[in-house]
Amino acid sequence: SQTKPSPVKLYDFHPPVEDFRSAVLRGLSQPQKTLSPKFLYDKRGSELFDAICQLPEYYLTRTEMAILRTYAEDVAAALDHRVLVELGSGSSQKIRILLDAAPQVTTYVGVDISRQHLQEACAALMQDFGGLDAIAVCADYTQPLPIAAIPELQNRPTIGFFPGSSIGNLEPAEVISFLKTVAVLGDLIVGVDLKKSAAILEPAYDDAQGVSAAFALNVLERINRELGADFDLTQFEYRAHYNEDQGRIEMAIASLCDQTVRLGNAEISFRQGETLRTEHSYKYTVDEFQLLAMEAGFKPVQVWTDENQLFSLHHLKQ
Ligand code: AVI
Repeated sequence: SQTKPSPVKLYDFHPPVEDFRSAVLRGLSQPQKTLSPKFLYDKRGSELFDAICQLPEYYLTRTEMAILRTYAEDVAAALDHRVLVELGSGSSQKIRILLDAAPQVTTYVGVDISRQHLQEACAALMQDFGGLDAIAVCADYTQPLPIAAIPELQNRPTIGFFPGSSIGNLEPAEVISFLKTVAVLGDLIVGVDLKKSAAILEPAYDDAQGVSAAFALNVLERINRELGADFDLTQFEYRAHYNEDQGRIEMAIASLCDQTVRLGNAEISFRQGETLRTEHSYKYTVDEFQLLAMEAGFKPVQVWTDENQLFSLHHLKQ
């Protein structure tokens, strides 16, 4: 039997593997070994992240979905008739709540680095929302969007949707330059996780079932597979800690012994206890985030939160 061609239009700007190799080598040569969080999202990583979103400890996804459901009419009004561009769309679950409330939106553009995951998600949206044109753009959303190469984004009013507190994975200075870059999309709806106690935050990032650990360690498997490295995953351990002064969860992979890893022609040494930083996840108060948005030239016009003040959804205007 023949597989049906996907009805989804794909614009593919996936960075070449060479970029991955050089970024990994650069990151592992620094005194504090670091990998960009965007490398966590290969196919397996995206699946594991979806599993994180379902965990009882990971309150972010269900809280943001509840906020979207509660204020769907208000958020839908903010969308107006614009082309809805979702940055880091993943499996595009949240957008369904908005599309239900905003039948006037007829074009959706999902931007994500994980190509297959993105195509599947867009195909499912087109199947479930008759009349919706869902377009897949495989790209690193932290880089300027190649709008000139995407006809659906030209000469049409757009609005950016950036849920999930993915903005928290950028350093605060990067948030400002990122917001300036995505200002080409017009207004933005941004999900931002709020500051709260370490007793809630740390289990959200280091769950009892070990899915968060598997998600982080998967990047080592990806490096082994795609770059010909020989990380022994049994010799590394995941750690997550809330740094209250900095207002961020710090996620890292620690080496359990002194060891040397081969990566192509390079050799990378780890001391016992040395860490490889995989992610920061910043938490903001509503005021802190609005100040950052204003520094980037946006006007915060509305913020929606849940009753426990766990999570916030901001409408930023140009
Ligand atoms: C994608 N991002 C918002 C997640 C977060 O909460 O910072 C990534 C994550 N990493 C481990 N758990 C979740």
